Amino acid sequence: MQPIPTDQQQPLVDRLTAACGGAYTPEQRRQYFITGPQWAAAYPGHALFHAPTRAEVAFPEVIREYAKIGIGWWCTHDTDVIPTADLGKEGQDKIVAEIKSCLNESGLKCSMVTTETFHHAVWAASPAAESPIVREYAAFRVKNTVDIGHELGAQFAVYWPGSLGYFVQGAVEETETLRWYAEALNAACEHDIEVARKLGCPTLKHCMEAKPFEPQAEILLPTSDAMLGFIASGLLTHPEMVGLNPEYLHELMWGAAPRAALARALVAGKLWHFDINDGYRLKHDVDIAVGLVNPLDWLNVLVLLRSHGYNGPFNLDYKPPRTTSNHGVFSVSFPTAVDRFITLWEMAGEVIADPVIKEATDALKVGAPMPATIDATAIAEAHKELLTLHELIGHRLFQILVGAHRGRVYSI
Ligand code: 3MF
Ligand code: MG
Ligand code: MG
Repeated sequence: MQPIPTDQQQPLVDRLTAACGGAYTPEQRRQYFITGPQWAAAYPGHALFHAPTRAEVAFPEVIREYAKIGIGWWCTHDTDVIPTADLGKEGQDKIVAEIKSCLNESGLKCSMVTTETFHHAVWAASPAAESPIVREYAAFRVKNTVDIGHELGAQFAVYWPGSLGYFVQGAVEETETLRWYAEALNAACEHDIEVARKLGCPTLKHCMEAKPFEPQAEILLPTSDAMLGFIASGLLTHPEMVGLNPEYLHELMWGAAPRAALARALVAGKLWHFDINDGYRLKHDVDIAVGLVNPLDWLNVLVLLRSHGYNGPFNLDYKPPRTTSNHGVFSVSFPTAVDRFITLWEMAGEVIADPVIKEATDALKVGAPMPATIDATAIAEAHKELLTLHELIGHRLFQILVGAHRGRVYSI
C-alpha cells in the first residue's frame, strides 16, 4: 500500500466506516434515551501528560452534530458553556438563551445539567472546604445549576463531587467534610423545590456519581455503594430527591462487578441515570467508548437493565481517543459508540428471549424434587448435575455475543 496523503485520509476513513455497515439511522438512534455530553465531544485530547490533539468544539457545533447523528439529548457542566466569571450574571442568561435556540433549531432536548466542582482553583480544598465562604460559593453554584436546568427543561442534575477528598491524610476531618457536602446538596434540593413550585413543574432528579480515584489521592465517597450509604445517612434533608448516576468504568476501576453495583442501586430504587463507557480494572479513568473492551460484560449489564425496565438516560460519558480527529469525533466516534450500544441493547433482548437461557434459568429456579431437609450433603447431591447449567449459560451468552445463535459457524 502507498502512503496516504493527508487530503485522502478523511475519504479513506469515511469509506472504511461505510464499509463496516450495520449502522442505524438517526431516526432509529433517537428512539433510545441516549444523551450526549458537551464535554465529551468538546474534549480536545489533553490530560496531565498529554497536549491537546484536536480543536475544542463549542456548543452550537456539538448540538448540530449530535442532531445529525441522531443523539436526541444533550447535557453539560455549567462551566463547559458559561465562563466561571459569568455564572449567575447577565452573561449566563445570554448564553443559556443561545443554548435554548440551538437546541430548538436542532430538535434536541437538554436531559441533564451538572456543576463543575473539580477543575477550578476554588475547589482546591474541595466544594466542602473548611472556609464557609467556599461552601457558600458551592451552594450558589449548585443552586445556579438547578436554575439553568429548569431553564433548559432538564430532568436530571448530576453531581460528581470530584475534589471531595485529600492528598494529605489528617488535614481534613472526614465526618465534618461529609456534613458540609450534604449541606450543598440540601441547598440544591431545597432551592429546586422552591423553583419547581413557582414554575409548576416537577423537581429535578438529583444524581450522585462516584469515582474511586482521581482527582484526589483519597476520595471520601469513592463508590456508588458509599453514596447509597451517604444518601441514607440522615445528613440529607431530601433523600427522596437524591439518587445515583453510576458510571460503568468508575465501578470497574475499583474492581467491582459493574452489573452487581447497578443491581445494588436498583434494589435501593436509586438507579436514575447511567454514564456509559468502557475501560480496564484498577487503572485510571481511561473513558473508552462503550463495548470496546468488555462487550460480554456490557451485554450482561444491559440484560439486567432491560429486565428491570430501567428507563433513565444512557449518557455517553467517554472520551474520543486522542488519535481521532475532529472530523472523526462526529463521523466515527459518536455514531459507532451509539450503534454498539443499540446493538448490545438489542442483543440483551435476545438473551432475555433465548429459549436455552430461559429453560436453564427456570430449571435452576425450580431446583431438585426433594423435601426441605437439613442434610447438606443430600441437598448438594440432588442438585449437582443441574448446576452445570451455570457454565452452559455462560457459553450461550458468548454464542449470542458472536452471533452463533443466528447462524455463525466455526470452521477450521
Ligand atoms: C469524571 C466524570 C465526569 C462526570 C461529570 C458529570 C467529566 O470522571 O465522569 O465527567 O460524569 O462531571 O457529573
Ligand atoms: Mg470516567
Ligand atoms: Mg461520568
